[in-house]
Amino acid sequence: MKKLFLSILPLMLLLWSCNPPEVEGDPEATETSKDTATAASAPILEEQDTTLQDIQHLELHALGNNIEEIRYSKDTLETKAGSLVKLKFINEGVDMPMVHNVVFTAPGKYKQVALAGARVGASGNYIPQSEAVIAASPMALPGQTVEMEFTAPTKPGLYDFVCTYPGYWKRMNGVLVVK
Ligand SMILES: [Cu+2]
Repeated sequence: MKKLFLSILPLMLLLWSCNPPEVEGDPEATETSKDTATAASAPILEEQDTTLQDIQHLELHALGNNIEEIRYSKDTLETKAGSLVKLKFINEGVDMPMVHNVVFTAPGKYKQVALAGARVGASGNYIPQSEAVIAASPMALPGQTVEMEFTAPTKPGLYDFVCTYPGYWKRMNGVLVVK
C-alpha cells in the first residue's frame, strides 16, 4: 500500500502543479490586479509623454495679386524645438504668375536659398539641393492650398522662411522662431 502511494504521489503533485487553485480563481480578480498595475505605473507614463514629439499646427497665407502686393500673411511663425510642424499654406493669389511656396532655411540663409532656387527653375520646383534648406512646401498655384510636414530644428533660434519663386524672396520672407 505504501509503495502504491509513493508511486502515485508524483502524479498527484504533477496534477496539482498543472492546475493550481489560483488559476481556477475569478478571472476578474486577475483583471483587477492588472488594472492596479496600470494605475500604479500611470504617473510614470505621464512623465514620459513630455518626451513624445509635440505637434504644431501652423497656417500661412500668401496674399496679393501682383509683384508689388505679394506678401505672407505673417512675418513670424513660432514652434517648439524638435516638434512635428504641420503647415497649411493657402495661396490667395488669383492670377498667374502668383505661384508661391514656403521654404524653411538655416538662420540668415533665405536670400541665398531663394537665389539658388531661382537657378534650379520650375522643373526642380525652385528648390535647391542645399544644406541650408530645412524643409520645403510644394508650389501652390493661384487659389491652391498645400500642406507640408517637417520636424522643427532641435536647436532653438531664429530661422528663416522664404518663397523661392524667382524674384519673390524680397517681399516674401519671414522668421521661424524655434523655442
Ligand atoms: Cu511667393
